[in-house]
Amino acid sequence: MSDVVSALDTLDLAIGRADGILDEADIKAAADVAALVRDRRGFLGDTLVVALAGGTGSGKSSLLNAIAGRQVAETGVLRPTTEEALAWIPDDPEPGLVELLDRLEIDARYEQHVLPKLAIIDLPDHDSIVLHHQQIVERLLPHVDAVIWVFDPQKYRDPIIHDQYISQLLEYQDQFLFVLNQIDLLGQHDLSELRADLISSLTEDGVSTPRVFDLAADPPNALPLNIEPFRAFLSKSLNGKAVAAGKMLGDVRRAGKQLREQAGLEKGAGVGFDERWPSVRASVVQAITEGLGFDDAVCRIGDFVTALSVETGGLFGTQLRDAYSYPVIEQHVTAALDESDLKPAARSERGRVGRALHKFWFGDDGPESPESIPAFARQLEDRIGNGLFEMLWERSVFGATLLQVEIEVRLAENR
Ligand SMILES: Nc1nc2c(ncn2[C@@H]2O[C@H](COP(=O)(O)OP(=O)(O)OP(=O)(O)O)[C@@H](O)[C@H]2O)c(=O)[nH]1
Ligand SMILES: [Mg+2]
Repeated sequence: MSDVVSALDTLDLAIGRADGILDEADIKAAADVAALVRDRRGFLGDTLVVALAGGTGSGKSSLLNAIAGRQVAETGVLRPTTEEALAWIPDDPEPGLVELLDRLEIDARYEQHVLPKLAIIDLPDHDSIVLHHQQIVERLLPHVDAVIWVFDPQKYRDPIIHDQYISQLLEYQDQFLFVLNQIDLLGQHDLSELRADLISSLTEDGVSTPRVFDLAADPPNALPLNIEPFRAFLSKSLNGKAVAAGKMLGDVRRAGKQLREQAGLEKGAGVGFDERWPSVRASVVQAITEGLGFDDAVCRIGDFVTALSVETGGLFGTQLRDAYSYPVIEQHVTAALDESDLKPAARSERGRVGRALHKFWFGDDGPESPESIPAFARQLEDRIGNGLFEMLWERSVFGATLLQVEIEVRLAENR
């Protein structure tokens, strides 16, 4: 199971690993995409997450029960009925949704298979535990797709809701839906008047185009009224949510793909270092012990680094080249010879002067001690092989993380 959130988390992880592999501008471009997706209002997944808010007894829990078609939340005449927030969620919730509920400390979760991909959070009333409720709503808002403010005919002008909530949270107004509940208590004339009055009070709060549904979630001894249009609206929003989630996934995938291309990882991260390095190292040992010369030994490593640098390309290739330039390799090979007490054999084609110089620099060609050759090979491994491996490994991990992004996106698409 996977979702947009895990694909995005993995993209962020890859971005964090891109240092030294990609240049700053490329990293920033991907980070910008990730930030845009993350900052997107609403729940980052393909579940439509809505919260019910409003005054006590307005009918929040009854509305949830009416949408669910069965009793999920306790309703009642004794106020407040809902003391702790509860969530009605799909029976195979996406991980991001579970994490959201964990973060919001909403422990009461009721699984449903009535409306897959819809999650409804029923909040306790606002007026009995004002501060608590306000905190919940404010923490919730950036992470849910919509808040449904439920009003009843008696308290629809409740100043707390209008002044302390709606008009304070206008930046989220696109996510607001309004329900006028208990319309069974009103005649047709009263309903039109009251509806118009509710809309004008919401406009006074600063909501530019309030979307109001009037319904009766739980009329006594009768079936709910106007629930179907509301359910239909939610279903349409579900489709919209699927489109939005698809777009987010597309953005994450494109950012990951771009990073792979920029890092030259499209054909895979492997350059076969493990297979190639041992023979390079062996040929260096051979060059030293069989009289091909110190420079020849250095060149063998240099050529290998050049090949790796060309194959990996980009900033990484340059960094590899810089970290193991010819002078650096020379220093390492010299130190490896010193440490292992191995003297390069005199070059077979050298003349008298050459041999004298060789003797001056490296001393007499005595018989090698049996340990010096393996010790030299180990030194090469420690001084050059391990460092090259580490750099290439980091690049491979970066590549693997980007492949993971692609896998997460595909899993999320096929959920
Ligand atoms: N007449 C009528 N009564 C309703 C309707 N909807 C809910 N009620 C009644 O109103 C009372 C309160 O409903 P709840 O759903 O518990 O209200 P709530 O908003 O969840 O209340 P809290 O949990 O206290 O915040 C219950 O007795 C419901 O049966 C409706 O459409 N018409
Ligand atoms: Mg309730």
